[in-house]
Amino acid sequence: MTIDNTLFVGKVLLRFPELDSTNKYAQELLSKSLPIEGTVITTPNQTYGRGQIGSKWESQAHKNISLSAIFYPTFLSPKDQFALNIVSSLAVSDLIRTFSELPVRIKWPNDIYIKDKKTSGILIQNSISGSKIHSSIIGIGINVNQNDFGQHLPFATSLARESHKQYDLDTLIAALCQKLEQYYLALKQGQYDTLKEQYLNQLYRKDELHSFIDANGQLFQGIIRGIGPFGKLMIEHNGSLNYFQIKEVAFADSKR
Ligand code: BT5
Repeated sequence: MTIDNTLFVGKVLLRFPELDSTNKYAQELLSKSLPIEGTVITTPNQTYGRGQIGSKWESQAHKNISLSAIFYPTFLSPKDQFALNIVSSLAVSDLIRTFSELPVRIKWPNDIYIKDKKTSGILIQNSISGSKIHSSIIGIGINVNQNDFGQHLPFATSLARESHKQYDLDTLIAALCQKLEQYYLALKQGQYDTLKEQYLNQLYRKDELHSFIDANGQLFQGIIRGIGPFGKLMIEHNGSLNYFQIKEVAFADSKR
């Protein structure tokens, strides 16, 4: 199978019956060759999926999407790399909206939520050389037809669980490639401001008062107002704006 309705994403589609991690495979490929831009690696059975900073991404075999796409965003300066988080989050949220009526939100930095649960996680691994991003691996996991998650994942959900429907994985993979391409090309063509606005319009719990915990375990009340430089999360607290990097802040009600 190759993806038909795209210019470059998924034209080379490497599918494996089983793989430890599609991101790891993409990294290995990049270390020994120059795969063409848009090369996609996917498997219906990812056995050792990776999350951010050492965490794991779990996926039941033949139920979900695990996919990594390789890009060369040399037009982006490393300080603007959060734009790739925006591109990939928009691609996944748009995909879910296209195939369902589910209420999708983007939880900063790039989790995709349905109501208060996570249905997709994204792991972006950029390789920076000098003042340029040499390559980017965009790894996307989407819980599609999996109905049961372990008790250790109380905040996980899937499209099937929320909509009581089953989805054809190949159809979704083809559409995901097309959405990724669409948003990536929009970024490349200079539409960052519009993309950021779309991202902010879908940001989970934006402009609502919530309790947070900071990296020191300190509890505080604040309101997410947007995204600052380097993609930091901007939270208003006692009338001033504070900026947080990934893992420096979590919602107090769920520690996520
Ligand atoms: C992520 O990390 O959410 C990024 C996940 C990226 C997975 C894709 S699959 C294709 C590609 N190849 C890879 O090897 N990875 C990428 P993070 O924000 O750190 O969230 C990880 C946390 O989410 C875990 O510690 C669990 O608490 C939770 N989690 C694990 N599996 C989950 C699932 N299937 N659904 C919802 N939450 C899950």
